[in-house]
Amino acid sequence: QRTKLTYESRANLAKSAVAKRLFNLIASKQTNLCLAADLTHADEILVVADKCGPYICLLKTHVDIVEDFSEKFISDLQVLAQRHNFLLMEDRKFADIGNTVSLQYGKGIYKISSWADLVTAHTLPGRSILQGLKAGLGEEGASKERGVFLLAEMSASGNLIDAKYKENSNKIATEGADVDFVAGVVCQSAEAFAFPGLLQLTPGVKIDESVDQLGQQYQSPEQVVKERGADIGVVGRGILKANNPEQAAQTYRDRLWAAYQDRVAK
Ligand code: 5FU
Repeated sequence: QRTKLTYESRANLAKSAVAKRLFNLIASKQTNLCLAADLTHADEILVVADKCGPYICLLKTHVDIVEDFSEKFISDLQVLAQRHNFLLMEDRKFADIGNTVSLQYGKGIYKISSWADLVTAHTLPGRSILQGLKAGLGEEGASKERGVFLLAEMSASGNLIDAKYKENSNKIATEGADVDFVAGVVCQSAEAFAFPGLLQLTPGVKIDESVDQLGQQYQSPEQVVKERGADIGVVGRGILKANNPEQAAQTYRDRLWAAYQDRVAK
């Protein structure tokens, strides 16, 4: 059972180079917290990344909500990622045909493949999503460690994902020639996949609330790690809207990490 194994031991099983790197980063930095930096101005994101940087393994962006996006924003973010030792994930949720995905990943204003260590993608189009992403790496991206997290479940209430879709998503993540590009799965339960070399990223984590006004469903840090099998917990507004985001990041980090230690000890 993958949830009983340590991050260190799972690093050795990973087929994706960036997954291996992330497993080892989590283990050495002792944090399984991902910050969802859902803010609309570059300087706000940079401030929160600098403050929370010491407590996170991963910073997740939605780069298309940044009103003053620039190449400098990306290079500043990369400096912070280096300084505080975290990876960057663009939560783009690619979902189109391979050719379009390759363009969306590598081209346009954002040139995501040039800077994002990790991206997210829906499995809806099938395996060609992986081929499309690989094609979008370009020369610059291909020279770096890159990977994707495939969505097998969503935290939104009333989402259309059923058991069959989940099972087939697992197959795309674990079978075939392109699995070396798959670093993990975005999902809500340990049953979504079994292979211990993949990371489970679980959004919808909050200490006080159980829902928001727009269909989001939350669970506690302990629930997502111990009951749902999360290897990384994603926290957005739980940190961003706190009176003291830095302190909140520390609290989420402490509780997610303690839950992991409990999980592997038993
Ligand atoms: F794939 C998913 C999902 O199923 N639920 C999510 O909430 C992704 N997310 C992302 O996690 C979402 O796009 C936000 O960036 C983040 C959750 O933010 P919150 O403020 O903690 O609700």
